[in-house]
Amino acid sequence: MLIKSSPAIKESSVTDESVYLNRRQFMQGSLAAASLLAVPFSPFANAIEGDALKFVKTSYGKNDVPAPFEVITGYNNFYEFGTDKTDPKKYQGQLKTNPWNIRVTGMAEKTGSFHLEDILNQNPLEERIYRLRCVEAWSMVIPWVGFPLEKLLAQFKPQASAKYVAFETLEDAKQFPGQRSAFSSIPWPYQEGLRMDEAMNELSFMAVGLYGKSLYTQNGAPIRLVVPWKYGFKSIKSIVGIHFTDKQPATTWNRIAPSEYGFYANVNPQVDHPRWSQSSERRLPSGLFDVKRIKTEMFNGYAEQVAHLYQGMDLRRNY
Ligand SMILES: Nc1nc2c(c(=O)[nH]1)N[C@H]1C(S)=C(S)[C@@H](COP(=O)(O)O)O[C@H]1N2
Ligand SMILES: [Mo]
Repeated sequence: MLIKSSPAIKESSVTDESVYLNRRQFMQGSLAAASLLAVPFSPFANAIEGDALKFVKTSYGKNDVPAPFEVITGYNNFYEFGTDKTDPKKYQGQLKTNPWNIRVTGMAEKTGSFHLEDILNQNPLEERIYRLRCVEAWSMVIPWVGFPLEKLLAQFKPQASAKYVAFETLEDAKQFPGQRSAFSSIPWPYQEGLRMDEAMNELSFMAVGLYGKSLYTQNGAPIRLVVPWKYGFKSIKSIVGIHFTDKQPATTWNRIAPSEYGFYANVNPQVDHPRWSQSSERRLPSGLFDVKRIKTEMFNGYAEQVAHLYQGMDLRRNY
């Protein structure tokens, strides 16, 4: 995101509203039909991307209109695949997401390497429609399928001394063209982290799907974090490592440009990025001639759920 000062808008392929609405009706129809089938409870029997998932709906984001599937899966930030918004979709086939293991380390009672299925089969899936606000000042609404991060972390029994949890994306230059690139100045693997109380907040979510289907790789298959009140870069994709610690962990964008990207990265219209305003955002889909510019809300509109986490903190210093 710091590499390009003005992200090119190439949204000519965006589905128009009517096509999208038809698709949505179609999908709801097929999901309703699917739920009539007697599927034994195993939400993640096949971790093949695009598979239909079994999940319950929730009221999160019921008033938001999700972006079309083509936008959510075609306009991405996933620098492991390249820095263009279209690179992740173009090169996603190079990453093998099944089988998948997650290594858990640090201050927890249950550490070690776990098969993804063993983690997932313990967690019933739900749909949550969340707004995603990128630090680059665009946003979109995404209907995620997954489960609360709190549920995942509880499985590992973190110790009381653990004050932070850190996450890591896979590092493998053979599978990620962006990690082979000579132009890449990013210190791999991609790392992110949360304070433990942030991680335990009800909104913090682990997504394994969207639009009712398991995640496409460009969106972070097979499992990624979603923290909707923070800038999108906190929502780390394709996680292979979880680490419990008592020290604030290093995070990728903060290491690259500490004066531009903080550890907290809470969406905040009052604290501008050094090179652009954060007071408004371009809501996607939004074409060249019908740009939907909307006001950015404090904590991306989730203040009611999260403002208490930052009481007494100077959010201008802790950006
Ligand atoms: N591993 C990894 N995770 C990542 C990124 C990345 O480059 N690598 N980009 C982040 C950024 S900047 C954003 S805005 C979101 C985008 O998520 P989406 O492509 O699913 O919309 O993913 C985040 N997670
Ligand atoms: Mo982002």
